[in-house]
Amino acid sequence: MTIQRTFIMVKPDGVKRGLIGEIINRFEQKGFTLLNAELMNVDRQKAEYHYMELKEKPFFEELVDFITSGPVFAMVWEGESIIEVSRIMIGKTSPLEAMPGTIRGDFAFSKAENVIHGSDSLLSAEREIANFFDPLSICSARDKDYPFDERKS
Ligand code: IDP
Repeated sequence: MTIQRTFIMVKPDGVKRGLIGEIINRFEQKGFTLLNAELMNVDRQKAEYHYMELKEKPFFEELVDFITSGPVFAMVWEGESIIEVSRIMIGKTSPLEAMPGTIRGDFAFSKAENVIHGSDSLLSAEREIANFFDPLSICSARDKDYPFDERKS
């Protein structure tokens, strides 16, 4: 058992297109546990820190412009091997490569504006969660009464 936490974000295009509910549904149906969520505007400093590994890429400024262009829906999810599994659920970056059945395969049609972000490693997940959420605001899936079913550990 490798219970992990990850940072998932519905990007501004996904929020504008009304995909928040669809995305929450997919993660809940997979058996993952939502630990925190907030609709928020992202300032440039937060966006640049979030994408720090891409700082040298030619599309970095365009990416920061996009992420700060409207509200995002930021979430913390927990579950078994969730970092790897959520990346599979999300699908490849490019819409030409994202398979049908994945979130990007079903909804994205642009490489830049591709609906959703998910952390790609444990280290990134920790950094990204801390960038968006106060640690004290994150629920614990091991709290006595949450979640309210057999997934409770
Ligand atoms: P990922 O989101 O699938 O992990 P990354 O390579 O980490 O992909 O890129 C982060 C984000 O940067 C992508 O989701 C996409 O929004 C944007 N991006 C990636 N490649 C390009 C590109 O070639 N042009 C414009 N935006 C891009």
